[in-house]
Amino acid sequence: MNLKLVLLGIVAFSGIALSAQTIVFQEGFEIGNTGDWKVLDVDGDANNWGIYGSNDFTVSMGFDGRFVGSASTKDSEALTPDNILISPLISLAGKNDVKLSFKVGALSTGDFAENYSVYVVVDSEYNSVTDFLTFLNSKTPVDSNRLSAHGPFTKQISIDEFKDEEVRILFRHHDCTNMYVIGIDDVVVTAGTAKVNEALASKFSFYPNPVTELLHFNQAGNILVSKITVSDINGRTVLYTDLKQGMTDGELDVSKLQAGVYLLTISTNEGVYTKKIIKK
Ligand SMILES: [Ca+2]
Ligand SMILES: [Ca+2]
Repeated sequence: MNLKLVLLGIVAFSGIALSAQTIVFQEGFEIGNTGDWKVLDVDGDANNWGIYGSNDFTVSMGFDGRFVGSASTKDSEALTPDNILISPLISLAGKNDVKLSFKVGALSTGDFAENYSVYVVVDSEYNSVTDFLTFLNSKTPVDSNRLSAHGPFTKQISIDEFKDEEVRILFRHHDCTNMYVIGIDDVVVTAGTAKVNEALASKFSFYPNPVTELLHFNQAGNILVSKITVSDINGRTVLYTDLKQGMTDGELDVSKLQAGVYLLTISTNEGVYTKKIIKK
């Protein structure tokens, strides 16, 4: 009886401790295709990242359900991959203490020396790239590793240097040959819980809400809005606008968004706050 009470106490306590970080983005690759992730076949051999099921191989990868993988051997032929997996846009606007975690493993228990690098790239740079490989090679990966065993390994990396940015996370399988398959699963971005900026929230009005086309904003003071980010409930940035000069009032065209609940993050010269909106 006493033991049970103690255990319950520990669970309740760890629950409180965990809530200090909130999930910004998560992906378990369960939908059966790469969805809104993009893939890039840099080596040009027509082999790339793809979704594998837990029953596709006789060896278990040790992940939950499906995962995303890239091969360095196919049909007993050696491949020398340079394959890049690119996440959808993730908003780190107004976030702090940002961390990226993911699971990575090799399919083979013997030929496990798969090599990978992880990059975080800012959307504005990504969009203006002409030569992608030159761009990527000029970046320092946030993690780069040759697997030393089958795994899977859980990695957690601070990516706090990218806070306030709109970013994509890139996983690159490269610089290895004739192993088997590298797998990635459970990509999660978390951030520290930001304090609700009540003072700022009380000064702004966004209308109409629910909204169908134009979302207007204005405020009584002289606060300058520098950026507005709209994210869906899974943390995907669906719209953002960088107001270089800052604006005290204006409007946001949300007509192209699907109906649903979205989170608006408003960055101003007096801080950041978030607001829920409903698109009809
Ligand atoms: Ca999974
Ligand atoms: Ca390839």
